[in-house]
Amino acid sequence: MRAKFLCAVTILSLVLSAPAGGLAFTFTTIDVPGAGLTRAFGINDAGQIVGYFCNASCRGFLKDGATFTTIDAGASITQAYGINNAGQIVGEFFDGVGGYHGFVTEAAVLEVAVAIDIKPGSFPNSINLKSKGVVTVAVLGSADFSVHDVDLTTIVFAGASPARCSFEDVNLDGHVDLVCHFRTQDLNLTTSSTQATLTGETTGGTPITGTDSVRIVK
Ligand SMILES: [Ca+2]
Ligand SMILES: [Ca+2]
Repeated sequence: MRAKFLCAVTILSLVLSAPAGGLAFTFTTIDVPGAGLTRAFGINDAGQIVGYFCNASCRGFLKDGATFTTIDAGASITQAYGINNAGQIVGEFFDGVGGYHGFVTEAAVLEVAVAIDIKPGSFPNSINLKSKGVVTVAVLGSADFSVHDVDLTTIVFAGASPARCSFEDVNLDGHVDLVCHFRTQDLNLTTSSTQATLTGETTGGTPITGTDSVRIVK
């Protein structure tokens, strides 16, 4: 009896270890930073992944490259289960009273807020609109936002495309930043402007936006 059992176990383990049609899998672990639990449920052709993570409560997440964005239906629990190629996400949320409801997002609502620093390391961010020079703007990387995910061709700051960009840790926090230079003459700022916004997209198509103050030299 014991021998038969061992024999069966041996055969089973041989079957399990046999390559399935020559396929080999490489596993990449997905953990939302700081979360006690992370579950992934859906992926689209752009490689964007959705699921949910939990600490005291559960929230959905979208993983786009190395960047995680929280999906929160405004309820006590939000869980995402699928994403299509237009970026629409389906899932469910708990209404806090006693019921679960399904949800679907519109494709365009996802936007990642990024921190930017106009004239890195200096403040106020004085800009002389008569200058023939450039204004430097840094998109700051962080633990949950990799600037390497930014599609450089999509970057626009105050209506201007960058003259050039490079990667450098300008604030010395250990996270690489994206540093772009814009010709002052290309900026659509006026003497009454008090802030300026940089927009762009990740390589996965998720919009990013960041705003910082400016002081126009009069
Ligand atoms: Ca600054
Ligand atoms: Ca940095």
